[in-house]
Amino acid sequence: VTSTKPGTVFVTGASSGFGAAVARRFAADGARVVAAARRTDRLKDLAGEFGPQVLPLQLDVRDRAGVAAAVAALPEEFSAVDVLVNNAGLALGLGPAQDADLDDWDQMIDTNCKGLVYCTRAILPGMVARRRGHVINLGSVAGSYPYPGGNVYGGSKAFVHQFSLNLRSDLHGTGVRVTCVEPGMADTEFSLVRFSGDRGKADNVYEGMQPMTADDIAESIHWAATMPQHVNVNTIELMATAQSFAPFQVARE
Ligand code: NDP
Ligand code: 8X3
Repeated sequence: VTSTKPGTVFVTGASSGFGAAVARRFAADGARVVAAARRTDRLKDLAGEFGPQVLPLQLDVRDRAGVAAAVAALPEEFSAVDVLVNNAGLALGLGPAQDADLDDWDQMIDTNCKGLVYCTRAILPGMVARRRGHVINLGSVAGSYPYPGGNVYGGSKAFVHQFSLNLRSDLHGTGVRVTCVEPGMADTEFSLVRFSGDRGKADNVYEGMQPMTADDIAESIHWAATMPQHVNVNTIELMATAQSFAPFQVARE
């Protein structure tokens, strides 16, 4: 039986929220963790909690050549990645499509879709060669359920969902696993980023309800990654208990 306890985990967006919680969860479990993001000061603080077991890596996932170079230059002891957590991502804005800023749309597509595929493409060949690996992508309920202002953000997460399933087809018979984790409302810096640093608007999102925490999501990712090798968790959709569905809206004359 092949052990599923990951030796090396590569997590993008490790400077905040889910990514930082994932890095801590796996590091606490003894894994070596490559913690990647743009804000290195935060990554260094995270690494400082664990020592040389956590490698801070400055990386903008939108930089195609930079991603390939960073993966190729990983120190030997971090180079055989068992679990890639493609977590770096963001929503920008919550306005209607007809008023949206195209730069915001570009950034979401460049990060959530293109950055995710750059990281996957860079790390996947090693996993296939070793016949061992697990790609865990951060989708969202926004990729399955429409909501006003979700436009490109939800579209980018629908991409992540389908790309994850299609990866499974391509990886058939290789032993490499793929999971798409699709959370609803969780209290991280997500809303602060979405509302361009407006703390009041961000706090309003979670006002009077109990959102999920980054640790809740990290736990589900850790669970999927440590299931026995013969089990592939395709999709995990999870919501705050306080979040559910509403009826369709109808425009009446
Ligand atoms: P946070 O804003 O707390 O964290 C986002 C992370 O992504 C940060 O570490 C940020 O690091 C990183 N990031 C953003 N852009 C880039 C980039 N170009 N290159 C590298 N890293 C980048 O949000 P969450 O933890 O909530 O979000 C993590 C993922 O989970 C996202 O994909 C998000 O869409 C998804 N998600 C979030 C939900 C929520 O309600 N919170 C629900 C469902 C999905 P830095 O700025 O330092 O680069
Ligand atoms: C973020 C979750 O419900 O705010 O992906 O769209 S939600």
